[in-house]
Amino acid sequence: MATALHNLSDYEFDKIPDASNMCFGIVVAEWNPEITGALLNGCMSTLEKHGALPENIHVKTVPGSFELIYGAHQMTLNGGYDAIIILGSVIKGETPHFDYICQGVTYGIARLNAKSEIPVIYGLLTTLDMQQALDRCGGKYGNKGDECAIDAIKMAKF
Ligand code: DLZ
Repeated sequence: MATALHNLSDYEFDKIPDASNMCFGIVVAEWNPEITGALLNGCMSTLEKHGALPENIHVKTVPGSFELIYGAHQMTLNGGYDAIIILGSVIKGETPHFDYICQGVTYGIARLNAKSEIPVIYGLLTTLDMQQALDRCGGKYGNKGDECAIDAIKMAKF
């Protein structure tokens, strides 16, 4: 969890494996595009900082976070990826929809990780309001997209 004590973009650069021979799939949700666009920018630039070639980073969009499960599943079936990253932002509204989507995506991605040979990194921001999301996509708590990129490289190496 991002807190005042933990910034999502902090890591030790030299401890991250070289990603120049790795191939990544990213599935990004279109809901809350100012948030997911910032997550995607952070994620891609961090992958590239560690050597990943732009042509080896394949990005697909899906309408909303719930579809991230399908998108990631299709990427695992296509194969050829060292790691897959999902990026989405669910912001709590007035109905329980938030809880169902968050639980559904979390369960779906957990299941994929248990079944697939390709690691799927969980980049879903689940926040109570827009400000909390802004704080975590390049704001005061860093960028969850950076964190996902680093986790994807580590898991690809695993
Ligand atoms: C319907 C919906 C709502 C209310 N809120 C969000 C959200 O905050 N973030 C998000 O990524 N998607 C949201 N969606 C869309 C669902 O994820 C999904 O796309 C639709 O229910 C269709 O399956």
